[in-house]
Amino acid sequence: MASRAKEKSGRKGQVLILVASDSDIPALRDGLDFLREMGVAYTLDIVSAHRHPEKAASLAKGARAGGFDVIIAGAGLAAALPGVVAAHTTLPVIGIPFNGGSLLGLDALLSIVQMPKGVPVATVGINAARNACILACEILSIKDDVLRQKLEAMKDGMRREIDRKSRKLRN
Ligand code: RP5
Repeated sequence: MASRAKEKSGRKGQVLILVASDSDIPALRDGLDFLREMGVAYTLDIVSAHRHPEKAASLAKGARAGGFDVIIAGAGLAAALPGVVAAHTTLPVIGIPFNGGSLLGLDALLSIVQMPKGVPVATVGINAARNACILACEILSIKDDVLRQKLEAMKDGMRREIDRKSRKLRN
C-alpha cells in the first residue's frame, strides 16, 4: 500500500485508519495511543475523497483482502471521506468529524453522520478519535477474548475513577 504517512504497532494490521489531511493527524493522537495500549495494530494513511478520489476508492476496496477488520476514516470541512470509503467496502466504517474551519467541525459532523440509507458510517463526536478507536476495539473484541478482557478492565477503571471522585466529594 503506497502511503505518505504510515504507522504500525503490534501484530497484523487490523484497523485501517484513513485521514483526509496530515493536518488531521494531531487530533488522532489520543486514539492511536489507545490502540497501542490495547495492543491493536493499525495502519494509518492519508487520502482525500476530494483531492485523491481514486486512491480513496482503491484503499477501501482493498481493505478486506488486505487483512483489515474495521476502517476508521476522519475528515474535516465538507467531509466526504468516510462516506466514500463506506461506499466501496462492506467492512464497518467508523467516521470521525474533525474540527477544522469556521464551522468548528459541525460541517464535518453533519456530512459524516447524514449518510443515505444503505451506506452507514458509525459516526463519533467531533475530534472523538479515542471513541472511534474504542469502538473499533469493541468490534474486534467480538472474536478476541484477550481484547474483550482489556476493554472490561478499561471500563472497570472508569468506574473506579468515578467512585474515587464521588468519595472525594463526600469527604
Ligand atoms: C479536510 O480539509 C481535511 O480533513 C482537513 O480537516 C481540512 C483541511 O485540510 P488541509 O487543507 O489542511 O489539507 O479535507
